[in-house]
Amino acid sequence: MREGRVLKALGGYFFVHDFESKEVYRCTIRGRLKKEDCDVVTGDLVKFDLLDDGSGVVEERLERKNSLFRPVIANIDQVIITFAILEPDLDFKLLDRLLVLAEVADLEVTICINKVELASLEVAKKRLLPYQKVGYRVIYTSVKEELGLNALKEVLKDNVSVFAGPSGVGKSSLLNAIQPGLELKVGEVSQRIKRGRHTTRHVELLSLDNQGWVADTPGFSSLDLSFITTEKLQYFFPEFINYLGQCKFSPCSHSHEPQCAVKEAVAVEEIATHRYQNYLQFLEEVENKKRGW
Ligand SMILES: Nc1nc2c(ncn2[C@@H]2O[C@H](COP(=O)(O)OP(=O)(O)OP(=O)(O)O)[C@@H](O)[C@H]2O)c(=O)[nH]1
Ligand SMILES: [Mg+2]
Ligand SMILES: [Zn+2]
Repeated sequence: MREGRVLKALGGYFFVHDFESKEVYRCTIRGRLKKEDCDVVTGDLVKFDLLDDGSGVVEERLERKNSLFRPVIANIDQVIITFAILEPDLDFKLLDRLLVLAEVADLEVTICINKVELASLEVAKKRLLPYQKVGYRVIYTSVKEELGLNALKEVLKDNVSVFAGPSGVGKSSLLNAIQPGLELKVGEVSQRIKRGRHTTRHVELLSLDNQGWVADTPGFSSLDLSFITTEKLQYFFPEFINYLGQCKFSPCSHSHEPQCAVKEAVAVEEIATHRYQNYLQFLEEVENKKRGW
């Protein structure tokens, strides 16, 4: 049997990239799989057979490494969390929220800051310094001035990547710039609100020349953190890890408790204040949900 990767699921068909022939076949799915409630989504690795008419039938879905619920996609290596330095303004709370979601899903993360020419590289680097200190990889790009595109290509090489980030930051533009021929639809940022409406809708894996695969999606459109427990949230802020277990109280929520090692680290600027503030806000969200508010 052949093996391949589902690039797109559309109208009951699955478009499968054959690992050997490198061709894409339009496949249906064996009724048995449907009965077993075995769903097949973009990114799934499957076994399939070819019929005489050149179409295929998916016979088996291989085990998933991971999967995201929104967008629905499986077997991702990494997420490129993309923001613009301006237009729309860089929303650090949303950035931190996406970072938490990526940590929960145990995905490799690259932060991509686009439209740097609207500020300057120095300004952009300064604003992202706290994230670099935490250990996140940050790349700076401008589609307009063709900056940082090779760095982005390098990150995408040989990986299955998902783009996440608000509308209008230039995710589709970046992909068009690094992979001529894609011709993804690019939206106009509304002048009035300086924010786009998501131009990209369905989930499709696109092939890159350097063996990479990438999904151009809004990414993590469900931004709800309330499924996380209060005890777990702290682990999704990597800069907290060194201080955990050093607080006077155990457990410590690092909010109201005295002699809290995390708060002390914030006081001496070992942990960025805005990151801590966002932690507190997410904590409140998680706690409110638990109380059923
Ligand atoms: N100044 C500037 N504008 C850019 C840059 N990159 C993209 N844009 C513009 O930003 C707007 C939005 O770009 P898109 O690529 O559609 O953004 P997106 O992130 O894919 O948006 P959605 O698909 O809606 O999620 C377009 O008008 C682009 O031309 C850049 O580096 N500098
Ligand atoms: Mg887009
Ligand atoms: Zn504490």
